[in-house]
Amino acid sequence: EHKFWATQPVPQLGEGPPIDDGYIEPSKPREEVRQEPYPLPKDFEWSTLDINDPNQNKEVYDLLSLNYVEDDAAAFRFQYSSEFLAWALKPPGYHKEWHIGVRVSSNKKLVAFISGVPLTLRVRGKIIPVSEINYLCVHKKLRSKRLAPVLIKEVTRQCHLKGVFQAIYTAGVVIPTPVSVCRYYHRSLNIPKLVDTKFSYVPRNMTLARMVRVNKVPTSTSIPGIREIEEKDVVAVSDLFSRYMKRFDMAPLFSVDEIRHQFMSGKGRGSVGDGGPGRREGQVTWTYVVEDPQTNKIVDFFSFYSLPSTVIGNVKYPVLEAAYLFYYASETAIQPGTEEDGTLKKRLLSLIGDALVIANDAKFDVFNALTLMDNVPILSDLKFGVGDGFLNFYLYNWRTAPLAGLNPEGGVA
Ligand code: YNC
Ligand code: MG
Repeated sequence: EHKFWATQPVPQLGEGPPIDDGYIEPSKPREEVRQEPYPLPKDFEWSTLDINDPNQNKEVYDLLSLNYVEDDAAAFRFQYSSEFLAWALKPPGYHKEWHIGVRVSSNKKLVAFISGVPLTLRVRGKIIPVSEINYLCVHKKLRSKRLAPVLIKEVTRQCHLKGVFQAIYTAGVVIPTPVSVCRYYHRSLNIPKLVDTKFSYVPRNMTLARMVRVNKVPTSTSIPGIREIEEKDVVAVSDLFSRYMKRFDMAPLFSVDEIRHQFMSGKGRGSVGDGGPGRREGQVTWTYVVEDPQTNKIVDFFSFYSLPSTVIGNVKYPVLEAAYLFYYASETAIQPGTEEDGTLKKRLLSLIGDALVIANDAKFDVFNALTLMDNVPILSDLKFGVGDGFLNFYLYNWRTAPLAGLNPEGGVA
Protein backbone atom coordinates (compact mmCIF):
# COMPACT_ATOMS: atom_id res chain seq x y z
CA GLU A 1 0.00 0.00 0.00
CA HIS A 2 0.93 3.68 -0.24
CA LYS A 3 1.19 5.33 3.17
CA PHE A 4 1.85 8.75 1.68
CA TRP A 5 -0.22 8.70 -1.50
CA ALA A 6 -3.26 7.42 0.44
CA THR A 7 -3.32 10.81 2.22
CA GLN A 8 -3.17 12.90 -0.96
CA PRO A 9 -5.93 14.32 -3.20
CA VAL A 10 -5.33 11.89 -6.04
CA PRO A 11 -7.63 9.14 -7.30
CA GLN A 12 -6.86 6.00 -5.28
CA LEU A 13 -5.97 2.75 -7.12
CA GLY A 14 -9.03 0.78 -8.14
CA GLU A 15 -11.38 3.75 -7.89
CA GLY A 16 -13.83 3.74 -10.78
CA PRO A 17 -13.86 6.52 -13.41
CA PRO A 18 -15.51 9.74 -12.21
CA ILE A 19 -18.86 10.97 -13.46
CA ASP A 20 -17.61 14.52 -13.89
CA ASP A 21 -14.16 16.03 -14.37
CA GLY A 22 -13.05 18.31 -11.55
CA TYR A 23 -11.01 18.87 -8.43
CA ILE A 24 -10.82 16.41 -5.54
CA GLU A 25 -10.20 19.02 -2.85
CA PRO A 26 -11.26 22.68 -3.17
CA SER A 27 -8.77 25.56 -3.49
CA LYS A 28 -8.06 27.66 -0.37
CA PRO A 29 -7.55 31.37 0.09
CA ARG A 30 -3.87 32.26 0.65
CA GLU A 31 -4.32 32.96 4.36
CA GLU A 32 -5.62 29.43 4.94
CA VAL A 33 -2.54 27.87 3.35
CA ARG A 34 0.05 26.63 5.86
CA GLN A 35 2.53 29.49 6.30
CA GLU A 36 5.56 27.59 7.68
CA PRO A 37 7.74 25.15 5.74
CA TYR A 38 7.25 21.48 6.63
CA PRO A 39 9.78 20.23 9.18
CA LEU A 40 12.81 18.36 7.87
CA PRO A 41 14.77 15.73 9.80
CA LYS A 42 17.39 17.39 12.04
CA ASP A 43 20.68 18.32 10.32
CA PHE A 44 18.83 19.33 7.09
CA GLU A 45 17.46 22.68 5.91
CA TRP A 46 15.35 24.06 3.07
CA SER A 47 17.02 26.14 0.38
CA THR A 48 15.48 27.94 -2.58
CA LEU A 49 17.73 27.39 -5.59
CA ASP A 50 18.47 30.37 -7.86
CA ILE A 51 18.87 28.72 -11.26
CA ASN A 52 20.16 32.05 -12.68
CA ASP A 53 23.22 31.68 -10.47
CA PRO A 54 25.68 29.43 -12.36
CA ASN A 55 26.96 27.98 -9.07
CA GLN A 56 23.49 26.95 -7.89
CA ASN A 57 22.55 25.67 -11.34
CA LYS A 58 25.72 23.54 -11.18
CA GLU A 59 24.76 22.19 -7.74
CA VAL A 60 21.44 20.93 -9.17
CA TYR A 61 23.27 19.56 -12.22
CA ASP A 62 25.74 17.69 -9.98
CA LEU A 63 23.00 16.25 -7.74
CA LEU A 64 20.96 15.03 -10.71
CA SER A 65 23.84 13.72 -12.78
CA LEU A 66 24.87 11.40 -9.93
CA ASN A 67 21.48 10.59 -8.36
CA TYR A 68 18.63 11.04 -10.85
CA VAL A 69 16.66 8.49 -12.91
CA GLU A 70 18.37 5.26 -14.03
CA ASP A 71 17.03 2.41 -16.14
CA ASP A 72 16.05 -0.83 -14.41
CA ALA A 73 19.45 -2.41 -15.09
CA ALA A 74 21.29 0.67 -13.69
CA ALA A 75 23.22 0.91 -16.99
CA PHE A 76 22.16 4.45 -17.96
CA ARG A 77 21.36 7.56 -15.92
CA PHE A 78 19.85 10.80 -17.27
CA GLN A 79 22.41 13.58 -17.49
CA TYR A 80 20.41 16.79 -17.92
CA SER A 81 22.79 19.62 -18.89
CA SER A 82 22.96 22.95 -17.02
CA GLU A 83 21.53 24.62 -20.13
CA PHE A 84 18.66 22.13 -20.18
CA LEU A 85 17.86 22.83 -16.53
CA ALA A 86 17.93 26.59 -17.12
CA TRP A 87 15.56 26.14 -20.06
CA ALA A 88 13.19 23.73 -18.32
CA LEU A 89 13.04 25.57 -14.98
CA LYS A 90 12.62 29.15 -16.21
CA PRO A 91 9.64 29.34 -18.58
CA PRO A 92 7.72 32.65 -18.66
CA GLY A 93 6.12 33.33 -15.27
CA TYR A 94 8.27 30.83 -13.35
CA HIS A 95 8.53 31.14 -9.57
CA LYS A 96 11.92 30.79 -7.90
CA GLU A 97 10.06 29.52 -4.79
CA TRP A 98 9.16 26.38 -6.78
CA HIS A 99 12.84 25.41 -7.17
CA ILE A 100 13.25 23.69 -3.83
CA GLY A 101 16.38 22.14 -2.41
CA VAL A 102 17.37 20.40 0.80
CA ARG A 103 20.89 20.99 2.17
CA VAL A 104 22.92 19.41 4.93
CA SER A 105 22.92 22.16 7.61
CA SER A 106 26.58 21.71 8.59
CA ASN A 107 28.25 21.94 5.16
CA LYS A 108 25.37 23.20 2.95
CA LYS A 109 25.72 20.30 0.53
CA LEU A 110 22.67 19.97 -1.74
CA VAL A 111 21.17 16.50 -1.18
CA ALA A 112 17.62 16.70 -2.50
CA PHE A 113 15.59 18.70 -5.00
CA ILE A 114 12.10 19.09 -6.44
CA SER A 115 10.76 21.67 -8.87
CA GLY A 116 7.58 23.05 -10.33
CA VAL A 117 6.94 25.37 -13.25
CA PRO A 118 3.62 27.02 -14.14
CA LEU A 119 1.64 25.77 -17.11
CA THR A 120 -1.87 26.13 -18.47
CA LEU A 121 -3.26 22.69 -19.18
CA ARG A 122 -6.39 21.60 -20.99
CA VAL A 123 -7.79 18.27 -19.82
CA ARG A 124 -10.68 17.34 -22.08
CA GLY A 125 -12.90 20.43 -22.04
CA LYS A 126 -11.49 22.08 -18.90
CA ILE A 127 -8.63 24.58 -18.79
CA ILE A 128 -6.64 24.57 -15.55
CA PRO A 129 -3.57 26.42 -14.29
CA VAL A 130 -1.20 23.73 -13.05
CA SER A 131 2.27 23.27 -11.77
CA GLU A 132 4.41 20.83 -13.74
CA ILE A 133 6.46 18.92 -11.17
CA ASN A 134 9.81 17.43 -12.17
CA TYR A 135 13.36 16.61 -11.02
CA LEU A 136 12.34 15.05 -7.70
CA CYS A 137 15.64 13.65 -6.50
CA VAL A 138 17.04 12.42 -3.19
CA HIS A 139 20.76 11.64 -2.86
CA LYS A 140 21.42 7.88 -3.05
CA LYS A 141 22.72 7.84 0.55
CA LEU A 142 19.42 9.29 1.87
CA ARG A 143 16.96 6.97 0.14
CA SER A 144 14.00 5.23 1.83
CA LYS A 145 13.90 7.72 4.71
CA ARG A 146 10.55 9.24 3.68
CA LEU A 147 12.20 12.45 2.50
CA ALA A 148 10.33 12.37 -0.85
CA PRO A 149 6.90 12.92 0.78
CA VAL A 150 8.28 15.98 2.63
CA LEU A 151 9.61 17.45 -0.64
CA ILE A 152 6.26 16.80 -2.34
CA LYS A 153 4.31 18.41 0.52
CA GLU A 154 6.61 21.45 0.50
CA VAL A 155 6.34 22.02 -3.25
CA THR A 156 2.57 21.59 -2.91
CA ARG A 157 2.51 24.27 -0.19
CA GLN A 158 4.55 26.63 -2.37
CA CYS A 159 2.13 26.05 -5.27
CA HIS A 160 -0.83 26.73 -2.97
CA LEU A 161 0.81 30.00 -1.87
CA LYS A 162 0.75 31.06 -5.55
CA GLY A 163 -2.88 30.02 -5.95
CA VAL A 164 -2.17 26.82 -7.91
CA PHE A 165 -4.00 23.71 -6.67
CA GLN A 166 -3.52 21.22 -9.52
CA ALA A 167 -0.36 19.62 -10.90
CA ILE A 168 0.86 17.37 -13.70
CA TYR A 169 3.84 15.03 -13.42
CA THR A 170 5.28 11.91 -14.97
CA ALA A 171 7.19 9.00 -13.46
CA GLY A 172 8.52 5.59 -14.39
CA VAL A 173 7.00 4.16 -11.20
CA VAL A 174 3.32 3.30 -10.75
CA ILE A 175 1.69 5.16 -7.85
CA PRO A 176 -1.95 6.25 -7.34
CA THR A 177 -3.13 6.75 -10.07
CA PRO A 178 -1.89 7.11 -13.67
CA VAL A 179 -4.21 9.07 -15.96
CA SER A 180 -2.32 7.59 -18.92
CA VAL A 181 0.71 5.45 -19.68
CA CYS A 182 3.00 5.71 -22.68
CA ARG A 183 5.77 3.47 -23.92
CA TYR A 184 9.23 4.55 -25.09
CA TYR A 185 10.35 3.75 -28.64
CA HIS A 186 13.92 4.13 -29.89
CA ARG A 187 15.30 4.84 -33.37
CA SER A 188 18.95 3.73 -33.52
CA LEU A 189 21.31 6.16 -35.27
CA ASN A 190 24.83 5.19 -34.14
CA ILE A 191 24.64 1.40 -34.17
CA PRO A 192 28.25 0.52 -33.20
CA LYS A 193 28.07 2.77 -30.13
CA LEU A 194 24.59 1.57 -29.13
CA VAL A 195 25.81 -2.03 -29.32
CA ASP A 196 29.06 -1.29 -27.44
CA THR A 197 27.15 0.39 -24.61
CA LYS A 198 24.60 -2.48 -24.57
CA PHE A 199 21.78 -0.08 -25.38
CA SER A 200 21.10 -2.38 -28.36
CA TYR A 201 21.98 -5.96 -29.25
CA VAL A 202 22.79 -7.55 -32.58
CA PRO A 203 19.87 -9.97 -32.98
CA ARG A 204 20.46 -13.58 -34.03
CA ASN A 205 20.50 -13.88 -37.85
CA MET A 206 21.86 -10.31 -38.05
CA THR A 207 25.32 -8.84 -38.38
CA LEU A 208 26.56 -5.49 -37.12
CA ALA A 209 27.27 -4.43 -40.72
CA ARG A 210 23.77 -5.33 -41.85
CA MET A 211 22.27 -3.53 -38.84
CA VAL A 212 24.24 -0.39 -39.76
CA ARG A 213 22.97 -0.63 -43.35
CA VAL A 214 19.33 -1.18 -42.38
CA ASN A 215 19.38 1.85 -40.07
CA LYS A 216 21.11 4.27 -42.45
CA VAL A 217 19.45 7.69 -42.43
CA PRO A 218 19.31 9.86 -45.60
CA THR A 219 22.02 12.55 -45.70
CA SER A 220 19.60 15.36 -46.55
CA THR A 221 16.08 16.35 -45.60
CA SER A 222 13.15 15.66 -47.95
CA ILE A 223 10.64 18.47 -47.44
CA PRO A 224 10.99 21.60 -49.61
CA GLY A 225 11.00 24.74 -47.46
CA ILE A 226 12.22 23.11 -44.24
CA ARG A 227 14.50 25.34 -42.17
CA GLU A 228 15.38 26.20 -38.61
CA ILE A 229 12.83 28.29 -36.69
CA GLU A 230 13.45 32.05 -36.48
CA GLU A 231 11.92 34.80 -34.34
CA LYS A 232 9.65 35.86 -37.24
CA ASP A 233 7.95 32.40 -37.15
CA VAL A 234 6.91 32.46 -33.50
CA VAL A 235 3.36 33.79 -33.99
CA ALA A 236 2.67 31.38 -36.88
CA VAL A 237 4.05 28.40 -34.92
CA SER A 238 1.97 29.45 -31.93
CA ASP A 239 -1.19 29.52 -34.03
CA LEU A 240 -0.45 26.17 -35.72
CA PHE A 241 0.44 24.58 -32.38
CA SER A 242 -2.79 25.62 -30.70
CA ARG A 243 -4.94 24.40 -33.58
CA TYR A 244 -3.12 21.06 -33.87
CA MET A 245 -3.26 20.36 -30.13
CA LYS A 246 -7.08 20.40 -30.25
CA ARG A 247 -6.74 16.82 -31.55
CA PHE A 248 -5.76 15.55 -28.09
CA ASP A 249 -7.61 15.10 -24.82
CA MET A 250 -4.80 16.58 -22.77
CA ALA A 251 -2.44 19.30 -23.99
CA PRO A 252 -0.78 22.49 -22.76
CA LEU A 253 -2.01 25.90 -23.91
CA PHE A 254 1.04 28.01 -24.74
CA SER A 255 1.00 31.81 -25.06
CA VAL A 256 3.21 33.36 -27.76
CA ASP A 257 5.86 34.02 -25.08
CA GLU A 258 5.73 30.40 -23.97
CA ILE A 259 6.05 29.22 -27.59
CA ARG A 260 9.10 31.47 -27.96
CA HIS A 261 10.55 29.99 -24.79
CA GLN A 262 9.81 26.37 -25.71
CA PHE A 263 11.14 26.56 -29.26
CA MET A 264 13.62 29.46 -29.46
CA SER A 265 15.37 29.80 -26.10
CA GLY A 266 17.15 26.45 -26.20
CA LYS A 267 18.96 27.09 -29.49
CA GLY A 268 22.39 27.53 -27.86
CA ARG A 269 25.26 29.96 -28.34
CA GLY A 270 27.11 30.92 -31.51
CA SER A 271 26.47 29.24 -34.82
CA VAL A 272 25.84 25.68 -35.91
CA GLY A 273 29.08 23.72 -35.76
CA ASP A 274 30.49 25.42 -32.64
CA GLY A 275 29.13 22.58 -30.52
CA GLY A 276 30.23 19.91 -32.99
CA PRO A 277 28.68 18.90 -36.33
CA GLY A 278 25.09 20.10 -36.65
CA ARG A 279 24.88 21.71 -33.19
CA ARG A 280 25.70 24.88 -31.28
CA GLU A 281 27.50 25.15 -27.96
CA GLY A 282 24.93 24.58 -25.18
CA GLN A 283 22.14 23.66 -27.60
CA VAL A 284 19.15 22.01 -25.89
CA THR A 285 16.36 22.16 -28.49
CA TRP A 286 16.16 21.81 -32.24
CA THR A 287 13.06 23.29 -33.89
CA TYR A 288 12.38 23.31 -37.62
CA VAL A 289 9.52 24.82 -39.56
CA VAL A 290 8.28 24.15 -43.06
CA GLU A 291 7.67 27.37 -44.97
CA ASP A 292 5.52 26.50 -47.97
CA PRO A 293 7.57 27.61 -51.01
CA GLN A 294 4.41 28.83 -52.80
CA THR A 295 2.53 30.64 -50.07
CA ASN A 296 5.36 31.37 -47.58
CA LYS A 297 3.03 30.15 -44.83
CA ILE A 298 4.35 27.98 -42.00
CA VAL A 299 2.59 24.65 -42.60
CA ASP A 300 4.44 22.30 -40.25
CA PHE A 301 6.98 22.33 -37.46
CA PHE A 302 8.74 19.81 -35.26
CA SER A 303 11.04 19.97 -32.31
CA PHE A 304 13.32 17.62 -30.39
CA TYR A 305 15.57 18.11 -27.39
CA SER A 306 18.93 16.80 -26.27
CA LEU A 307 18.95 14.70 -23.10
CA PRO A 308 22.18 12.69 -22.77
CA SER A 309 22.58 9.75 -20.42
CA THR A 310 25.67 8.69 -18.51
CA VAL A 311 26.67 5.19 -19.57
CA ILE A 312 27.45 3.83 -16.12
CA GLY A 313 30.90 2.25 -16.05
CA ASN A 314 31.76 2.60 -19.77
CA VAL A 315 35.19 4.19 -20.27
CA LYS A 316 35.13 4.25 -24.07
CA TYR A 317 31.68 5.83 -24.29
CA PRO A 318 30.87 7.72 -21.07
CA VAL A 319 27.84 9.54 -22.56
CA LEU A 320 24.98 8.39 -24.76
CA GLU A 321 23.66 11.29 -26.85
CA ALA A 322 19.89 10.93 -27.02
CA ALA A 323 17.39 13.16 -28.83
CA TYR A 324 13.76 13.11 -27.70
CA LEU A 325 10.89 13.97 -30.00
CA PHE A 326 9.11 17.02 -28.54
CA TYR A 327 6.14 18.89 -30.00
CA TYR A 328 5.20 19.06 -33.67
CA ALA A 329 2.21 20.15 -35.71
CA SER A 330 1.06 19.94 -39.27
CA GLU A 331 -1.52 21.95 -41.20
CA THR A 332 -2.30 18.63 -42.95
CA ALA A 333 -4.06 17.39 -39.81
CA ILE A 334 -6.33 20.41 -39.77
CA GLN A 335 -7.76 19.66 -43.24
CA PRO A 336 -10.78 17.31 -43.03
CA GLY A 337 -10.34 13.69 -44.09
CA THR A 338 -6.52 13.66 -44.09
CA GLU A 339 -6.37 11.20 -41.24
CA GLU A 340 -8.77 8.74 -42.87
CA ASP A 341 -7.12 8.79 -46.32
CA GLY A 342 -3.56 8.46 -45.02
CA THR A 343 -2.43 11.97 -46.06
CA LEU A 344 -1.63 12.91 -42.47
CA LYS A 345 0.40 9.76 -41.87
CA LYS A 346 2.35 10.37 -45.08
CA ARG A 347 3.11 13.95 -44.08
CA LEU A 348 4.23 12.97 -40.59
CA LEU A 349 6.48 10.26 -42.03
CA SER A 350 8.25 12.95 -44.08
CA LEU A 351 8.32 15.44 -41.23
CA ILE A 352 9.66 13.14 -38.50
CA GLY A 353 11.83 11.40 -41.10
CA ASP A 354 13.49 14.80 -41.62
CA ALA A 355 13.84 15.17 -37.83
CA LEU A 356 15.87 11.92 -37.90
CA VAL A 357 18.12 13.35 -40.64
CA ILE A 358 18.79 16.49 -38.60
CA ALA A 359 19.38 14.54 -35.37
CA ASN A 360 21.75 12.20 -37.18
CA ASP A 361 23.65 15.21 -38.60
CA ALA A 362 23.89 16.61 -35.07
CA LYS A 363 25.57 13.31 -34.04
CA PHE A 364 22.87 11.96 -31.78
CA ASP A 365 23.23 8.23 -31.08
CA VAL A 366 19.52 7.49 -30.70
CA PHE A 367 16.21 9.26 -31.26
CA ASN A 368 13.48 8.50 -28.70
CA ALA A 369 9.73 8.95 -28.86
CA LEU A 370 6.70 8.07 -26.74
CA THR A 371 3.39 6.54 -27.80
CA LEU A 372 1.55 9.87 -27.65
CA MET A 373 0.25 12.56 -30.00
CA ASP A 374 0.19 11.11 -33.56
CA ASN A 375 3.37 9.06 -33.06
CA VAL A 376 2.04 5.49 -32.98
CA PRO A 377 1.15 5.05 -36.67
CA ILE A 378 4.56 6.29 -37.89
CA LEU A 379 6.97 4.62 -35.44
CA SER A 380 7.51 1.28 -37.17
CA ASP A 381 7.76 2.77 -40.70
CA LEU A 382 10.50 5.07 -39.36
CA LYS A 383 12.31 2.04 -37.85
CA PHE A 384 11.73 2.82 -34.23
CA GLY A 385 11.93 -0.26 -32.00
CA VAL A 386 9.85 -0.77 -28.89
CA GLY A 387 11.69 0.01 -25.64
CA ASP A 388 11.31 -1.49 -22.21
CA GLY A 389 10.54 1.80 -20.49
CA PHE A 390 7.11 3.18 -19.70
CA LEU A 391 6.17 6.69 -18.68
CA ASN A 392 3.13 7.16 -16.43
CA PHE A 393 1.27 10.47 -16.50
CA TYR A 394 -0.37 11.84 -13.34
CA LEU A 395 -2.66 14.69 -12.34
CA TYR A 396 -2.74 16.00 -8.76
CA ASN A 397 -6.09 17.05 -7.32
CA TRP A 398 -7.97 16.44 -10.57
CA ARG A 399 -10.32 13.66 -11.58
CA THR A 400 -10.88 12.61 -15.16
CA ALA A 401 -11.43 9.27 -16.88
CA PRO A 402 -8.24 7.55 -18.14
CA LEU A 403 -6.77 9.18 -21.25
CA ALA A 404 -5.68 7.24 -24.31
CA GLY A 405 -1.92 6.82 -24.40
CA LEU A 406 -0.76 3.37 -25.36
CA ASN A 407 -3.95 3.32 -27.32
CA PRO A 408 -3.06 3.85 -31.02
CA GLU A 409 -5.90 6.32 -31.26
CA GLY A 410 -3.53 8.70 -29.45
CA GLY A 411 -4.96 11.04 -26.88
CA VAL A 412 -2.19 12.65 -24.86
CA ALA A 413 -0.05 15.46 -26.12
C1 YNC B 1 7.90 9.46 -7.65
N1 YNC B 1 8.74 9.37 -8.69
O1 YNC B 1 5.58 5.84 -3.58
P1 YNC B 1 4.03 5.74 -0.68
S1 YNC B 1 9.72 11.60 -11.44
C2 YNC B 1 6.01 10.39 -6.67
N2 YNC B 1 6.86 10.29 -7.72
O2 YNC B 1 5.15 6.85 -1.06
P2 YNC B 1 11.07 7.91 0.25
C3 YNC B 1 7.17 8.84 -5.45
N3 YNC B 1 6.12 9.68 -5.54
O3 YNC B 1 4.01 4.79 -1.85
P3 YNC B 1 13.04 7.55 -1.81
C4 YNC B 1 8.10 8.69 -6.47
N4 YNC B 1 9.01 7.80 -6.08
O4 YNC B 1 4.51 5.07 0.56
C5 YNC B 1 8.67 7.40 -4.87
N5 YNC B 1 7.55 8.02 -4.48
O5 YNC B 1 2.75 6.47 -0.56
C6 YNC B 1 6.83 7.84 -3.23
N6 YNC B 1 15.17 8.38 -7.31
O6 YNC B 1 9.53 8.11 -0.09
C7 YNC B 1 6.67 6.40 -2.86
N7 YNC B 1 13.08 10.73 -9.48
O7 YNC B 1 11.68 9.24 0.50
C8 YNC B 1 6.47 6.44 -1.38
O8 YNC B 1 11.62 7.27 -1.11
C9 YNC B 1 7.40 7.56 -0.96
O9 YNC B 1 14.10 7.87 -0.79
C10 YNC B 1 8.73 7.03 -0.48
O10 YNC B 1 12.80 8.85 -2.68
C11 YNC B 1 12.09 8.80 -3.90
O11 YNC B 1 10.37 13.97 -10.75
C12 YNC B 1 12.92 9.43 -5.00
O12 YNC B 1 13.35 8.56 -9.90
C13 YNC B 1 12.16 9.29 -6.30
O13 YNC B 1 15.76 10.25 -6.18
C14 YNC B 1 13.11 10.91 -4.66
O14 YNC B 1 14.11 7.34 -5.18
C15 YNC B 1 14.30 8.73 -5.07
O15 YNC B 1 13.31 6.43 -2.76
C16 YNC B 1 15.15 9.19 -6.24
O16 YNC B 1 11.27 6.93 1.35
C17 YNC B 1 15.93 8.64 -8.52
O17 YNC B 1 7.63 8.37 -2.13
C18 YNC B 1 15.31 9.80 -9.28
C19 YNC B 1 13.84 9.62 -9.57
C20 YNC B 1 11.68 10.81 -9.75
C21 YNC B 1 11.44 11.30 -11.15
C22 YNC B 1 9.46 13.22 -10.93
C23 YNC B 1 8.02 13.65 -10.74
C24 YNC B 1 7.75 13.69 -9.26
C25 YNC B 1 6.30 13.96 -8.91
C26 YNC B 1 6.07 14.03 -7.43
C27 YNC B 1 4.61 14.20 -7.06
C28 YNC B 1 4.13 15.61 -7.32
C29 YNC B 1 2.70 15.80 -6.84
C30 YNC B 1 2.16 17.19 -7.15
C31 YNC B 1 2.76 18.26 -6.22
C32 YNC B 1 2.21 19.67 -6.51
C33 YNC B 1 0.74 19.73 -6.13
C34 YNC B 1 0.13 21.05 -6.40
C35 YNC B 1 -0.53 21.97 -6.54
MG1 MG C 1 14.25 9.34 1.69
